[in-house]
Amino acid sequence: MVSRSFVIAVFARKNSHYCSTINREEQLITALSKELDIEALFTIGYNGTNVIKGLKEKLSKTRKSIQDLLDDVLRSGRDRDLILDELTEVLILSDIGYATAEKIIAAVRTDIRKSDSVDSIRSALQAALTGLLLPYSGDEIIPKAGSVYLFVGVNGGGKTTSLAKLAARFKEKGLDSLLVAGDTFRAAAREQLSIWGKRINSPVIQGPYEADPASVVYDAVQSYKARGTDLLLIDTAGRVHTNANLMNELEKIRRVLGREIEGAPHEIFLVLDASIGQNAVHQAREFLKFSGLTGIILTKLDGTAKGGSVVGIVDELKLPIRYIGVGEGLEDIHPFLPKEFVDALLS
Ligand SMILES: Nc1nc2c(ncn2[C@@H]2O[C@H](COP(=O)(O)OP(=O)(O)O)[C@@H](O)[C@H]2O)c(=O)[nH]1
Ligand SMILES: [Mg+2]
Repeated sequence: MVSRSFVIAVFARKNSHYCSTINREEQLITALSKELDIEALFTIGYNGTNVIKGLKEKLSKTRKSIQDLLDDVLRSGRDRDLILDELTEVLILSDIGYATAEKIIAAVRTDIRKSDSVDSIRSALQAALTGLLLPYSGDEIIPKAGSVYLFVGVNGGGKTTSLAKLAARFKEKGLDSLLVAGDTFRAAAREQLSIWGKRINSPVIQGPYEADPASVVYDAVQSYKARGTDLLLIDTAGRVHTNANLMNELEKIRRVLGREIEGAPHEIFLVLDASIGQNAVHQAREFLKFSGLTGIILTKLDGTAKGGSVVGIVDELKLPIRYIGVGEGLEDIHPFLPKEFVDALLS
């Protein structure tokens, strides 16, 4: 039985496929009427409660640190304005970032009255956070055959792991991937992708050690075309992100792809490590110089108390968070759903 109150709608159109979270049937109908060239629509019953429960566990460090601070502040019985000042600090301590924290508290301030209870302050905070995240929430990507995805970001951020997790996720949806080891500078990096490839039963293309990544990508594209694999997922090196060389290298990879396959790369994911908090925002700014990023994959939200950085990252970069990484296992990647995320942190 499909839940009437919470369904995921999967739209299959001629040229793109995407999946949306729809809370109400009216929204579903509105969304449908906008999609004139829909070929198919199917809904999947979705147990929102279980998703939030799982996320709560994965996000427990951030959750606990925000909740503890919030409880202290809200129980203090102080004047409302003082409480709001302290809430700003709570948000900053959660790595949300100063400017974003101020913006959120300004929204909370207009939403509550002097007499309002602690619970309504908490709900106003929840609403303000969700409101800020919603416009940049990335719908789950349901790739179509022929898509090429490029993964960029600094070393250690989780590019290779996220690429493997997504290849496994796409395989479950019936699409095979060819993986490309574009990080030719670290022997271990090439080795790591081969191991993942074996585990998920996906072929891996790798060039010689220290080969020009763009030439490895060129060869990989020829192999991809010859084999007719559904998707091409390309890992890249992420030495020093401030290094102009790296950006030139990525630019060259992109040119090769665009020349060889129409519209490629179809997605460029910036992979960021949430556990470094505000530093992830600084790193991301460097990568914005490499134009064409289509979304963020935010990793390591499981092991950190700095999960608040999600909010600052979205607010600063105005890029959708497509997926979040919540562990080292293949299944530890989830589409980013703002409401569930905020509920998991605050409810
Ligand atoms: N806890 C946790 N660890 C992760 C996550 N994503 C990646 N890692 C780990 O972070 C380390 C670096 O990841 P890797 O994919 O090699 O990063 P890359 O250098 O950007 O390719 C590895 O030990 C991964 O297992 C995540 O979501 N949660
Ligand atoms: Mg790597």
